[in-house]
Amino acid sequence: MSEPQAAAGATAEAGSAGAMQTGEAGAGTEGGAASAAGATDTAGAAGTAGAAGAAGTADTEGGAGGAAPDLGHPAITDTDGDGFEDSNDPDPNNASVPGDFSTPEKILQDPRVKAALAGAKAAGAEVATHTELTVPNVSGYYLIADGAGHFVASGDGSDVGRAAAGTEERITSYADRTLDTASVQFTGGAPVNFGFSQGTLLRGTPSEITLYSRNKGVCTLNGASFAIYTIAIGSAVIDATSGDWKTQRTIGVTLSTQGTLTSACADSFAANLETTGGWVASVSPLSSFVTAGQLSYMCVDEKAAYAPTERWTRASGASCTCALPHSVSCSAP
Ligand SMILES: [Ca+2]
Repeated sequence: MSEPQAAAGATAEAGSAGAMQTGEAGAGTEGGAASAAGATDTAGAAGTAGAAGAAGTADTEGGAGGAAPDLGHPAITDTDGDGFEDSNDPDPNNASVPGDFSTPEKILQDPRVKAALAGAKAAGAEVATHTELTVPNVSGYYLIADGAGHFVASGDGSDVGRAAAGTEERITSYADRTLDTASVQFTGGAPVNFGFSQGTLLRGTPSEITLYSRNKGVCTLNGASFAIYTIAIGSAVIDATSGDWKTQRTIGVTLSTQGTLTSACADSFAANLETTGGWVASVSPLSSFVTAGQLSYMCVDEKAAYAPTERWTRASGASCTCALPHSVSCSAP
């Protein structure tokens, strides 16, 4: 790739698989493939719940509502139990497609994942593959500056050294060590795509975490319909004082594809992610823990931030949505 623009994808908090469509809405990703940034209304509690088992005490507020008891992640439908939620699964009733990715341990056994991790390590960007359960609460808003991250290795050697787009992200983490994300990626002063992920597995220690996500990315450029199903593994060091994430390292690996690949779609995904077994590794020195009000490309409303297409209800009862590219639109209660 030679575009001067930074590439969107693969840099975000751990989820990103590395799609880099700089497209209009619709060229982006479903189920959180392209980005992984996230942040729900977590007024206060962020980043550093600290102690062993801290996830159990996570103080995660949901949106504009109050602090409901955190009983774990809302139900996810995964009929075949392979870890890919049904709407993000290339074959929702077949546990052998794309394979068993139901736990971090299973994910780490996959030879394609192993190859990507080895490639990142060889490039000096070893991803920490924690499986410990003493994770901090990482709910909150995060910001990676445009161009702060870059790609360090890939399955076909392409895109190495290329700058990565910035990310604004909302993370909602749950007591069962899972998290959801909503994010917007931006470069050159404009948003380029948005994405969501659900049920990402959070592992690690209070000071260093690993996120394991299972995603679907869809390219619809020029009328195409081409999907990639990916695993992303990302690690970060948590600054206990600020809640910032440092030394982020992420790999994205494609396990399966669907549809007819067009040249535009091939170009839109980083490196060779458009092919089964394709992978990309990226690093980002800093993901700052911020307040919703510090974000520019997500829709900010009543101290919370949202990605395009999300809906919420104001304290007044007004029904709101985040319209493209990032404007809040509400109707009276
Ligand atoms: Ca499934």
